[in-house]
Amino acid sequence: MNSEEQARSVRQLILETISFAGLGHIGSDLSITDILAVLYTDVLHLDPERPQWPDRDRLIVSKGHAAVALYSTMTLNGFLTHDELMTFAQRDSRLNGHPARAKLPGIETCTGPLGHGLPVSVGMAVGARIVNADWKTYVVTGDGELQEGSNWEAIMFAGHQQLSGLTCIVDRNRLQQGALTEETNSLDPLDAKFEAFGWDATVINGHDHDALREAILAAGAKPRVVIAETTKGKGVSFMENQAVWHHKVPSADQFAQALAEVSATR
Ligand SMILES: Cc1ncc(C[n+]2csc(CCOP(=O)(O)OP(=O)(O)O)c2C)c(N)n1
Ligand SMILES: [Mg+2]
Repeated sequence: MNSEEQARSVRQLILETISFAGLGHIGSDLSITDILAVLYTDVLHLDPERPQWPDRDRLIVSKGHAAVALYSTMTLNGFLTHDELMTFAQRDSRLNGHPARAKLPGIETCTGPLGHGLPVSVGMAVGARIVNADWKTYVVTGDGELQEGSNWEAIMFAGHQQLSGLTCIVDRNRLQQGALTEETNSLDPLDAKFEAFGWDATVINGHDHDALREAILAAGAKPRVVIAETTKGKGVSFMENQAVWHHKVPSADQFAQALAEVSATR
């Protein structure tokens, strides 16, 4: 399954899982679907049979509220069954509303409280360097999430350390929970901010798989940020760029329309 096919299937699974569970951050999930599909298909060295294989690449989805996008992608890559995916957010499920490392092998660290995944990823990249490991560290953050100050201490340290094994992908959809990032606490010019902290920065269309692949796989001497310009709710016309779809469950009619749209997207 190539990344485009995977993204289409993940969008279908997101709709199915959230409708079945009756909760979930649907707009946030659809925003990072293409990023995760490219990571799992073309970038990450992982083995679902050995999710804790020491030489695996590390991925942290720091915007942990998009757990259903991550679980759906993991399902298509052999880490979970479809039956287990449907247990999302149920009592005793391994699939918490936000990813839990102790429950589900393949989750590198607990996320949900925003602002921690990037700092943890910096620690992992430092660790890889100390033990001379070849594996790489990847982290996906929200853009609103970057308003958390903890990120900027970590970004400063990664730049100082010239952590070339670290890549951060920012889901730049310009929306946070209920409002635009630029009206709440503006981030622009985001690439220049990272560059000033010693990073390589590139801005791309976060739904263009070729652009994502090329930007994420580019090598350099510095830590790298890929600012992926995305659309919250991508693929479902009535959810796109609508803050209200941050966390909302489609009605039966909306589900049918959304499923038809994501199935025809690519
Ligand atoms: C520390 C912290 N504060 C608040 C929240 C509640 N919260 C969950 S998602 C979200 C918005 C995050 O915006 P962004 O990072 O842009 O992600 P997107 O909504 O675009 O997926 C907020 C405030 C949280 N999870 N953690
Ligand atoms: Mg956002």
